[in-house]
Formats: sequence, C-alpha cells, structure tokens
Amino acid sequence: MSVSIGIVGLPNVGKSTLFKALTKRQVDIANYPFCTIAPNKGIVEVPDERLKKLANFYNSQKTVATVIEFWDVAGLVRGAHKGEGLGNQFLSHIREVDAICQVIRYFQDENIIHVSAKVDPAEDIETINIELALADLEIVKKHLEKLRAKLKGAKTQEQKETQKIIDLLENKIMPALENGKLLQKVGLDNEELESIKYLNLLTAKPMFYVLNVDENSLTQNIDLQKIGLKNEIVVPICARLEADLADLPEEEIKEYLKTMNLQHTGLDNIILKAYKLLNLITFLTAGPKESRAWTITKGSAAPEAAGKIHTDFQRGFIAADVINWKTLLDAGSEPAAKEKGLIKLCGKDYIVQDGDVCVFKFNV
Ligand SMILES: Nc1nc2c(ncn2[C@@H]2O[C@H](COP(=O)(O)OP(=O)(O)OP(=O)(O)O)[C@@H](O)[C@H]2O)c(=O)[nH]1
Ligand SMILES: [Mg+2]
Repeated sequence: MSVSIGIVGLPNVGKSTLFKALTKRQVDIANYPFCTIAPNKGIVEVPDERLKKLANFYNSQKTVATVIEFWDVAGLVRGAHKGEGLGNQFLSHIREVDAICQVIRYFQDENIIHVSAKVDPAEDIETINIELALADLEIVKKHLEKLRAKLKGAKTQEQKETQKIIDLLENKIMPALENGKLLQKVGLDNEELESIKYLNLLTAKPMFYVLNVDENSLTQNIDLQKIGLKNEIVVPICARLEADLADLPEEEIKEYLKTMNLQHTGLDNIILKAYKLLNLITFLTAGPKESRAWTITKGSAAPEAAGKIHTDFQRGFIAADVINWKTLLDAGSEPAAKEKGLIKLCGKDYIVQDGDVCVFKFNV
C-alpha cells in the first residue's frame, strides 16, 4: 500500500487546482497492481533522480518510481461540524490517510471569492484546525458511548483495557479537541497514540501546510511567524502555475526552474516534504529488466524492506547485497563494484539507508 495524503482547506483556496496539477503526473497504473483510482484520488510518482540514473546505468527495460496518493475533498467552512456548507461528512473519505496537507490561500485575487471575504491565512488556519478538531470530537464522543456500553458486559482483562482507553479519551483527548487543539500538538506519547490509532482521528495525523501564493511571491521570504506557523513544515507553491507547469515537457520545466532560481517544482517540494514529515526513505532495486524505487519508514531493517517487494521475501529472508546507489555508479559497473568489495552482504539486523540498492536473498 502506498503512502497517502489528504488535502484539506477552506473552499476556493486552490485544493483542486493543486490536485489537478498533481494528477497530470498520474502514474501508468498498469505498473501498480491492486491499485484502483477513485475520482478524487491521484497516484503520483515520487520524483527521484537516483532512480533515473540507475535505470540508465543498467539500461533497464522498465523504470518504476515509488508512488504517493493524494485525496482531494470539498472545502471545509466554519461550522462544518454542525453541518454548515457541505458539512464535514466528506472528511470520512480521508480518515485513513497517513498525513494531512492543509492548503491555505495566500494569493491576492479579487476575482476569486474568499469565504470570509478577506485573505487572512492565520485566521483560516485556525478555522480549519478547529473544524478538524471538532470533527474528531464527534467521533470520540460516539465511540465513548460504545466503549461504555462494552464495559458493562466485558470480562475483567478486557474491562481494564477498555477503561484505559475511556480514561485517555475523557481526560486528555476530549478536553484537547473541545479546545480546538490538534492531537498532534497535545504531547501524547507513542503508547497513547498507538492505542487510539484505530479511531483514525485526523488531528492525530502528521500535518503540513501548503501556502498557495502568487507567482511573484514564490521567491520572496514569507513571514511564517506572522501567520502562526512556527515549527511546521510549510511549502509555498503557486497552484495555478503548477497546473501550467505540469503540462510542459521535463526540459522546459527544468529551464523554468533555472530562470526562477528554484531547485524543485512546488509539486516535487510537496512530495519531498511529505516524505520528510512521515519519516520515509527510499531504497532501490535495479537491473537490466527493471529499476524500481520503494518506500520504507526510516529505521526499517532489511527483512522489512524485502517485505515491501513480496511477503515471501520477508518470511524467507536470508541476507541482502547492499550498495549505495552513488557508490555503485562511481564504480562504473556492478562487477567492478563487486571486485572492489563495495557490495556488502547484510543480515537481518541491517538498517536500510536512503539510496541503498538492494538484492535480497531468500528461501521460499
Ligand atoms: N490567482 C490565483 N488563483 C488561483 C490559484 N489557485 C487556484 N486559484 C483559483 O481559485 C479558484 C478555486 O480553486 P479550486 O482549486 O477549485 O479551489 P478548492 O480549494 O478546490 O475549492 P473547493 O473545492 O470549493 O473547496 C479557481 O478559480 C482557481 O483558478 C492561484 O495560485 N492564484
Ligand atoms: Mg475543490
């Protein structure tokens, strides 16, 4: 299953414009079995220069990037939890995402209506975060009823566990949500977060912010403190420009970035920041048939990485041949790398690193 991101924000801030730009780069789905595409889901390649270079090195017949899913939902308005606007029912579509991308309007354009008639990013962020918190609160309240009912009939051990969750929800989670706080900011420890994971609360998920700015603000410094974003991951983009860029051939995009003195497109930045936020890294498999990038959580051991390719690889894991992609390329060829002893044989405790090229050995 790929990493998924839900896009939230007020209406008319550019969420769908961003989504459309992203989906212009939608992957060739044939490469990804078991993937279905819903109308509001886009599956996008994670940009990776290393993969391209490796594919070139091996003259691979096929190159398969690792992917990330984006979900676009309708805009949230103040009072959505009480049914204002379209209400917040559509949030249920993104309950299972790994992270939330909040789009904020920063661009000035009199022709585009703002729901509160003025562009005020700080206020908009607060509105959205409160609505997300209140949407979570509804879920917590409903769930508490179920848990309390369960307490009546349950056996002792189960009762104890149920009571523990009830206490956490009543004493820590509910008060925070009632105050419009994001659960990510409440300081829950890992055990607490783990115990409420099944509730899929949106504010317990990692979140990053996309500032939809005017094109000419792209290269300017934005005072993030002023809009209340101090320690957050923020990606300034111009959604409209991204939509235009996504239509261009790669060479022209590179040319544009060069003239603007930018390193990546906004879309690439969003994907790269999402990886950082979720603590994800990429390892690679490469050869004449196929070069491919895979996503894993930082700190994963080799068998877990092998399991991304096939569960049999994990179950029957014996060892892995590992070399950093750059070391491999610099060696000139795979046999040369082998001869120089640059390919390391790693066991089940080896922690896979970003940019490792792996060959797994396994028993079936
Ligand atoms: N000037 C300017 N207009 C933009 C930009 N991004 C989006 N827009 C315009 O803003 C309007 C709303 O954009 P959408 O992407 O549909 O907004 P949305 O957030 O999906 O809105 P809802 O689906 O209603 O919640 C459209 O007319 C866009 O063309 C931008 O970067 N600059
Ligand atoms: Mg939209």
